[in-house]
Amino acid sequence: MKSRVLYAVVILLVLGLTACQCGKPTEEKGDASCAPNCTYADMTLCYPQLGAESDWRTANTASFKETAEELGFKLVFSDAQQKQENQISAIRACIQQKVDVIALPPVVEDGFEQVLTEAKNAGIPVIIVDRSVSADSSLYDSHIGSDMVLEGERAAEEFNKLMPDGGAVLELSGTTGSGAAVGRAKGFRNKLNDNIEILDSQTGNFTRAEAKPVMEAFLNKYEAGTDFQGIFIHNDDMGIGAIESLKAAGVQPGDLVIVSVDGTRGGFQAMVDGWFQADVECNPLLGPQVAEMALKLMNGQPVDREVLTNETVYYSDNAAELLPTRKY
Ligand code: GYE
Repeated sequence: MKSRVLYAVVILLVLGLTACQCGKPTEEKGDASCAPNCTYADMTLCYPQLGAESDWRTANTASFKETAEELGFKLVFSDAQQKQENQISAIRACIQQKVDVIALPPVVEDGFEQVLTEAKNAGIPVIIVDRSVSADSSLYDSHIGSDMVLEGERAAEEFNKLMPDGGAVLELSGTTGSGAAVGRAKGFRNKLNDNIEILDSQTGNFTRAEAKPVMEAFLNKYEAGTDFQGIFIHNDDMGIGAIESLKAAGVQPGDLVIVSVDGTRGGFQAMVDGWFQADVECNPLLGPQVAEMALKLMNGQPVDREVLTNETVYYSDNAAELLPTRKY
């Protein structure tokens, strides 16, 4: 009996020494001879969300919360209300809490160097999610999101098709200085035919509420159909806000060529109603991909530096059929 107990104790000791645990090799609980073996149950992921400005954002937040529930990791979530200073404070709080990984959807491109350096110095891996940052890529591990320039190019190609004889368009752009707005504006200009002029461009900060008065001001300044024939809108929520102003000014669906970005249910409804001719897809459901990469980073495994989402363009002709299948 005694020898059996002794045998069991010896086995447990041997197992304890060779089995890899979750933790960095340099940490006490780890073992320099084996790679960390963390699971989702060990992981705390920080997601300092930039705001709740659009249906895209709501779907993005839901994707992270649902993924955390499903996979069983801890999500430290916050909402910066589209203010960079709030986002930076939220990142600092996560560094202090010693989270395992930070996934950051940056509200704007510039100004994250300092806090990313702090995360790096604390040894916390960072995944830039959705929009891009201008900080040196040595300050983060990867970027997962859409190719915003390509989205702008796709929108331009729709105008080229729908306005073959040229004309003028307005641009309702997203948050100034955000990777999404900068990329879409750039791509749009890359591919727009020379015979189409961008008459004016103003920001609606990606929200319905802010886009509505911007559209109203456009309509006071320019005559729809005469001064301009189309509007490129950087997201569906701003499109929905703009439609309210267009309706109020007596513009009818189909009077103008309107192309938007995101492909939310609201955007599909605007296609069904005849307001948008096309909607360039931007997929917000990034939770599963980010979680998988976060766990790899936690385990010290290599990851791709850039992971771009595969996207398409949706059209009004089958929008009614597709609308019920939309997940956001
Ligand atoms: O298009 C817009 C949201 O960064 C891709 O942000 C995202 C954009 C999206 O507010 O609806």
